[in-house]
Amino acid sequence: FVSVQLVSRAVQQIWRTPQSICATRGYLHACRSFSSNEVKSAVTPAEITTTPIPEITDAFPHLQTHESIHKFSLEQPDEFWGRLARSRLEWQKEFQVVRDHDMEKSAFRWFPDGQLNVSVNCVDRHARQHPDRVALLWEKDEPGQEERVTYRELQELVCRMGNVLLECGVKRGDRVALYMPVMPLSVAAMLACARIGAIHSVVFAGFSAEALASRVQDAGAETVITADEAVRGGKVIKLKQVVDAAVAKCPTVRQVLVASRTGAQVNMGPKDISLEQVLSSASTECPPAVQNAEDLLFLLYTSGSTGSPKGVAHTTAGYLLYASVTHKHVFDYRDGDIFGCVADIGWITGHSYVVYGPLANGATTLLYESTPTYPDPGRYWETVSRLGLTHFYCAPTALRLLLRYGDDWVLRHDRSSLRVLGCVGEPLNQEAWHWFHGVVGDGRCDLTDTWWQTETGGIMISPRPSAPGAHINAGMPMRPMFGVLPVLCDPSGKVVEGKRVDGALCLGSIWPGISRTIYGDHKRFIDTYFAPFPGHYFSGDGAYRDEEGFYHITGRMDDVINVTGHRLGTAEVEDAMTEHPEVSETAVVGFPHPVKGEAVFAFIVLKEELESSQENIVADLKKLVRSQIAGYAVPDEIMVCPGLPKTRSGKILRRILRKVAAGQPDELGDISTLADPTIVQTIVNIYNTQH
Ligand code: 6R9
Repeated sequence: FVSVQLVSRAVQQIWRTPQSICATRGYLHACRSFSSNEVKSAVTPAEITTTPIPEITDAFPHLQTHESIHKFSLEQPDEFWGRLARSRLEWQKEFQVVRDHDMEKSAFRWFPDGQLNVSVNCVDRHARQHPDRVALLWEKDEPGQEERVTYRELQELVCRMGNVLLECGVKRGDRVALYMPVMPLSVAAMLACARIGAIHSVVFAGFSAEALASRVQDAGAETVITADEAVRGGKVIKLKQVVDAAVAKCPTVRQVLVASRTGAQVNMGPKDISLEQVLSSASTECPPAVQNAEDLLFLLYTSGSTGSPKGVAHTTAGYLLYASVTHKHVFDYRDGDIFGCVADIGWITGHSYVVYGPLANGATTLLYESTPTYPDPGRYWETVSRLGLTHFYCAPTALRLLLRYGDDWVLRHDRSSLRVLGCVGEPLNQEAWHWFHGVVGDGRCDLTDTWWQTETGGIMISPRPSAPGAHINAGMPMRPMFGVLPVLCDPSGKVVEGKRVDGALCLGSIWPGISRTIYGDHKRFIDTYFAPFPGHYFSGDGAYRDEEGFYHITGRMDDVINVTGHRLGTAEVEDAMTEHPEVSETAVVGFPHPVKGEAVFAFIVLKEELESSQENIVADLKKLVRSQIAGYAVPDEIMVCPGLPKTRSGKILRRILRKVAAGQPDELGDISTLADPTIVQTIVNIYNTQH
């Protein structure tokens, strides 16, 4: 369905060999492990339990191990997912059809004739069963001020919020943008959208007004929900001011609902509505909208290698089922557990493992408003101890930061409640893995390194669930989840079979949680994920399959970098910087950073006649990136150079710039295709004088 030419061009564009990725990410275990025969550390926890899957094992008693259930899920997907969908979800109308996929059009439908409401599945049915169980455990920025919201209270809040949205004229299928702190009202707002059939688009509250405006416009949102201010790590972020600046650029926005987080006085204009005021008079009953399984649940904008951030679209039943199944079986979630995922709700991890997965399973889920180091580097573990968390799911960058402060910050807090640790967002290097497992988990907790993406909706590869007695290898996600078939492809598009092989990490099966489209641009969806390796979903990552058949992630193969676990397109940073009137050209690459994972390195070429000094321009550029995108996108290094290494056809050779930024000028490789090979030496000389 795509021409051979298009495929080979796409493959060329995305292909960087795992070796070259490894060179730029040399400190990662995954890379080291397949360049040497180093013995990996295999840990066998005291007891590895396989959470029973009664839906499957009752009917098929011979299926007991993860491997056998996994095989069954791929061979009989209708049977497998049909059973789980019936037992795990409450349907308004039962489905007859499990899957309806058109690979030619990259159109995937799960349970297409079924109907269910996500808010009923996440709230009402648990409020019926155990109304007083805590649903949301809100760990506020200041330690010791936690608040609890029970399932009964959450149901009331969701209904009030749903009625407020209805009164504001929000209809089924309308997009509602959320720019909010991590607080119960934000979760209620997400679920209220689901209740009335509206589509939420949560924008991380650290994004700039520009970034918010472009997301609101792309989604055509008419309603924005925000708060007066957010507080994080003792610092106040003036959310409402950012929203005001964004809304000024968004003619579609009719109304802004403003929640109170700090109670600060904020400017209220004609479009602004005080949320607390309207909530207090709203009814606590709001009949759930009848939702088709394939109606959109939410959009979440994420960075790609080219163009502006894309609105990754997820639908109702398949997404919820996948979030629920993975939350249960990857984390071995059991009734009564207190599940702690410290991600912000503005990221997919917050959607799937703070909100939808845990609530679908009737869990008590943590809402963590603070940072890893506020008020001190023991905050995470003090929270674990005070709240009795059984699970702790976080990002490798936070662990790398915390381990530098020493073990004492961990050891002084009681962590005996913990049973399962997890990590997501970037490769978990050996040092951080051992620290997390040995120091935080006392060597007795399971540690699950989970690989997945905004587009996959839920966890795809992770060590658990494992066969009884199976081991966990340090620093790799290892085993595909149910329904997931990892496939490695070589640059020509051929599938690479066997063990001890690497390639582009693709998925050869379609699972219920897969994103259905990029909002408003299905062609981009096909071109990005399905055109590069026809018949497969391409993740953008590279992977290695080791001698045991387990998967290691080697890193991105495209122009996406991963800064503190946040995906960032180099093109986005370049676009922001080229807005500066004195900049003529820019090229942005990632380079290894001991804490952030990767940091941003910008090479810039200035115009001939300058009015400002170089220092001022560099300072302006940092401000520009902060205001156009977000703080985390600001380059650690900005290097002014007289030109960029380009091919004769004018393509910037980023491969060379990556080596320079990584401090490896001796490994530049072939530079003969450059229009002007001397520019490379000039750039290396400038780098050397500055380092
Ligand atoms: C959930 C999430 C996705 C990208 C992904 C990959 C990187 C995520 C990882 C990992 C190595 C892991 N990534 N988990 N790399 N090991 N366990 O992070 O989604 O923000 O869309 O990022 O993050 O590069 O492609 P998202």
